[in-house]
Amino acid sequence: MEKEKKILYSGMQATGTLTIGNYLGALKNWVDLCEEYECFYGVMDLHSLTVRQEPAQFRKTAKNLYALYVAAGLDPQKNCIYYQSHVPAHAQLCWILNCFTYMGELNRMTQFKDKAARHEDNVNAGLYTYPVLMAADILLYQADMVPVGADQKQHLEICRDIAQRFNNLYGEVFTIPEPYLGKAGAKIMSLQDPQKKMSKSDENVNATIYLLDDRDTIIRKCKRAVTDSDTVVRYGEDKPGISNLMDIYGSITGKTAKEIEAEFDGRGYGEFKMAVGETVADELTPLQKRYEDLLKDKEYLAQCIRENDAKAAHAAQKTLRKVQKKIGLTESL
Ligand code: ATP
Ligand code: LTN
Repeated sequence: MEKEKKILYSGMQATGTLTIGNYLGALKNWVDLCEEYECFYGVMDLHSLTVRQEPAQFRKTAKNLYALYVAAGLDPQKNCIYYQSHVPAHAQLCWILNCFTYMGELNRMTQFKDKAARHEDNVNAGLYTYPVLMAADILLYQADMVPVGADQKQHLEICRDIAQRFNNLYGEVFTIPEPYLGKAGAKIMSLQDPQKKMSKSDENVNATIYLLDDRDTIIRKCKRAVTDSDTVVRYGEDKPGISNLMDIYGSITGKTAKEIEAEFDGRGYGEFKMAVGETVADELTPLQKRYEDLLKDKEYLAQCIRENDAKAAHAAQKTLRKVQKKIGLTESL
């Protein structure tokens, strides 16, 4: 009998417009994985609620995220792409796992500390238990593998700890997931402050290249990227701005740092920045075209969402029921 495929789970929050950080660190790497894994990707709309959302805009953002997944090359026939909020088991398992998570563990989460500092007026309990919902997402599908950017590694570790704790008490209920970090592009930095992660919620629009930016905007942002006062294109800790641009260029072209250094030997920053801008624009143009086409075909997307929501709900329910039984919750009669 043919061995069943291993399971892979990931997703992104439905907030703002995706950046090339999200694309190079996550989305782009996901596309080919469906040959090897059975893949589930969520539009993480429950996680988005940890920050206040304007309802009409939020609805659009979530739908646009779904369309961007597909436009980036995730085939909804080969990958289960669905909305987190359409599968109630996420919230149900999250509550149970909350009761198996210690406040001391959550206190250590650096993303909570960062986000709490950025949204001082709304440090809500959801922001605090965000990693528990993320653990529920992953564990519901019995995922073996979770591809994420480097910033999510800590959340994956707490997920593994919670799963292990539960299994120690109740037997082998959950698969313990492994992180899957892409190499190049694992952490794309801000174009304006290369010490900081490029983030879709950055207030400075020049810091971030959005997937839907037009060609001129992309090239202008690359030209304005903050670099040092040297002129040599070289990878190194002392050159975070140039190294970041090399990461971006390398993860699209597949070239190594050494190859890029050789290519731009004696050519200066101006030419290099222009090449990065053009390469990014060339990569994004076909994606943007597919995105526009998808948004016009409403019925196609609606059908993909319906079918995949049902598929996800079926898989999730199986694990939820197992958990409920193990801990002694009774079934409704
Ligand atoms: P926000 O700024 O709203 O917190 P974000 O841009 O960090 O959002 P997320 O939705 O938190 O985006 O992340 C989606 C995925 O993209 C995750 O797998 C994350 O690791 C990855 N990712 C986000 N930013 C980057 C980046 N700068 N470089 C590489 N990967 C990234
Ligand atoms: N927290 C993640 C989004 C996310 C996720 C998940 C990623 C929510 N649930 C489950 C992988 C698996 C982020 O990228 N900010």
